[in-house]
Amino acid sequence: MSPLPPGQKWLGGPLPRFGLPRYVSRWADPSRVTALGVHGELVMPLAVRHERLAVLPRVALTSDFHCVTTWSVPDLRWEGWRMRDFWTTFVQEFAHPAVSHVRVSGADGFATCLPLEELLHPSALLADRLADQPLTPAHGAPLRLVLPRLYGYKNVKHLQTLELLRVPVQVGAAGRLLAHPRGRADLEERSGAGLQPLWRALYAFQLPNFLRQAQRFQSPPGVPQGEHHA
Ligand SMILES: Nc1nc2c(c(=O)[nH]1)N[C@H]1C(S)=C(S)[C@@H](COP(=O)(O)O)O[C@H]1N2
Ligand SMILES: [Mo]
Repeated sequence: MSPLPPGQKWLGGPLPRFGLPRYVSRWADPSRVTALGVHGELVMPLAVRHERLAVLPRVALTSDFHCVTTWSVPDLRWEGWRMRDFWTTFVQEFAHPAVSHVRVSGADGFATCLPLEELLHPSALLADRLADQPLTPAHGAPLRLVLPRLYGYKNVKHLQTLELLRVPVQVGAAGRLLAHPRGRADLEERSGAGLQPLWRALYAFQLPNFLRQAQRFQSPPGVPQGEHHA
């Protein structure tokens, strides 16, 4: 457990399934995600089938998780592959040298943009296991991004595509308000609009509502609550 970043509080219990209200109710079908697509600024688009990840060294990393809405959960043990190894093995030779940012999308339509440098940080994982169990649909099966330095909203679940970019893009109409271009928790980069203490207070005020809303969506439809956890 590392020191809490500014404005965060430890949440008791296991990692809840979480997301802003318009996303947490959406379920992606993990069986339909069998490859990681890479497009944008590279010689040709790629689709790396998940079986091919087996050539990369497997790693396990324990880290704390920080949601921008002010909750944190300590000591999550993720397993998978380093994003950096994925990049050097499958992408680097095809990528334009000026690539500086990546738009990352999940199979539920969630997307975010972040600097390539963060994706290549040694702590950045492509995770397929959490807490010694295969990743559940609730937490982003079959593969999710784990970027422990960055707020939860950069940790895209049901990872589907990486779009390589030379300039950052804003994702969604409320992009700059809801997302910081980088999103480091230690530096409290909550919102792209600045005024971080205000966002901290707004999120902390709304947190009980967000958690109550998310509580209704802990398991996929048809699966009794409690059968899907990690
Ligand atoms: N595809 C996808 N990824 C996502 C989200 C989402 O709604 N969809 N929510 C983000 C937010 S805001 C958080 S805090 C974490 C929550 O991860 P968890 O549900 O495993 O706790 O996932 C992030 N990644
Ligand atoms: Mo979050």
